[in-house]
Order: sequence, then structure tokens, then C-alpha cells
Amino acid sequence: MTRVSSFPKGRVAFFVTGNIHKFKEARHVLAEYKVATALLRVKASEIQDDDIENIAKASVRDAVERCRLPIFVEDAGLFIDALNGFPGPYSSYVYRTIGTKGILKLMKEVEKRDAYFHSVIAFCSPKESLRCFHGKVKGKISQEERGNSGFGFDPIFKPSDSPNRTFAEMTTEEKNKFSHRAQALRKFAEWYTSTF
Ligand code: ITT
Repeated sequence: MTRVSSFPKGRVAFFVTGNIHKFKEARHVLAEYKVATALLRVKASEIQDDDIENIAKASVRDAVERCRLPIFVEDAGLFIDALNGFPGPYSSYVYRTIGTKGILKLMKEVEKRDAYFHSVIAFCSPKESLRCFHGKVKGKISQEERGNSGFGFDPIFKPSDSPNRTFAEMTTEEKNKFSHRAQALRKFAEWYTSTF
């Protein structure tokens, strides 16, 4: 666990996640608002639900209960139109099982390749009531995997605002210009810096 005393003076936000890539993206965005991000590696529960907001809310409640700190968590998923929103809230499981190659197989010969990533940040503290912040990015599923950066489905997702490159062909800073997570983080950071 990161030691709080090692942070410079100023605002700190505690992020419970097991995903180091998400942490890296969050650290860059929150730094724009002069907020330091502390990674808390707490095993928060992750319920199954059709709605990622409900998943994020349950995780943050559980994490605050365990740590007695103000905490944020983030839940995200890839929603593919031609697959009726699959894998959506099951993105983590689907990534671990069939992966990007499995998604490309399901999308073989599918012309309509529209998809979006949706991110929900849930913040809660022992004193504050729970709040959620959303971000979405539209794009398309590529025909093949491209790029080595990022994580998860990044090699097969091309955002509409930069349609020639996948997220995995971008640096963290570039992905943060477009991504679902960066949009949710910016909304969170604006509220956080005006409240604490
Ligand atoms: P937590 O510990 O924070 O829950 P996680 O990796 O389990 O980390 P999620 O449940 O939020 O994260 O994400 C589900 C999956 O969706 C994740 O494992 C990726 O495969 C995919 N995903 C989410 N955001 C992504 C992004 O920005 N780029 C690529 N894939 C992403």
C-alpha cells in the first residue's frame, strides 16, 4: 500500500484498482488538476450486474467500509453495437477468456463495427454520500490488432476522433485526449477540487 506521508502537500485522491494501466491514465489526468493519485491495492468486491454503475457503486462502498478513507473506483466496459452491447459489463471476463482475438472472430465479416467504451467513476468517503461520474468514447472495432501500448481491448478500438489509430497506437497522453476514462476523471477532478 502507498504511504500517504510520501506525497507532497496538496490534494490526494485514493484510487482502488488492481489495474496498473488504469492507475497510470488516472495519475496523468488528475495531475492536470494538481491532484496526486494514490494507488490502494485493496481487494474490493466486484459484483455481477448488467449496469456498470451498479458494479462501481458496490465496489466503492465495500472499499470505503474496509479502509475508512475517501476512495474512488472506476468500472469500464466495451459495448459493441453489432453484438447488442456485448461484452459490456462482462468485459473483464471476456478479455480473460476469448480476448481481443475472440472479439475479432465474432466480428469477422461484420460490416457495422461501431462500438463505445463507457467508464463510471464512483467516489465515496466515510462522511460524503456516493457520487458517480461518467465518460463515453465512440469508435469502431478495427479489422486486426494494432499497437503495443495500453491494455485490454486497446489494440482493436479506434476512437471516432482519431479514426486511423487504435488506442494501443497512442501514448497515455494521446489516449487521455479521447478516452472514456479521461472524460470521467475530468468530471470527477472538477468536482473534487471544488469540494475538498
Ligand atoms: P479494476 O481492478 O479497476 O476493476 P479491471 O481491469 O478489472 O480493473 P474493469 O473491470 O473496469 O477493470 O474493466 C473491464 C475490462 O474492460 C478490462 O479488463 C479491459 O479488458 C476492458 N477495458 C476497460 N477499459 C479499457 C480501456 O481503456 N482500454 C481497453 N480495454 C479496457
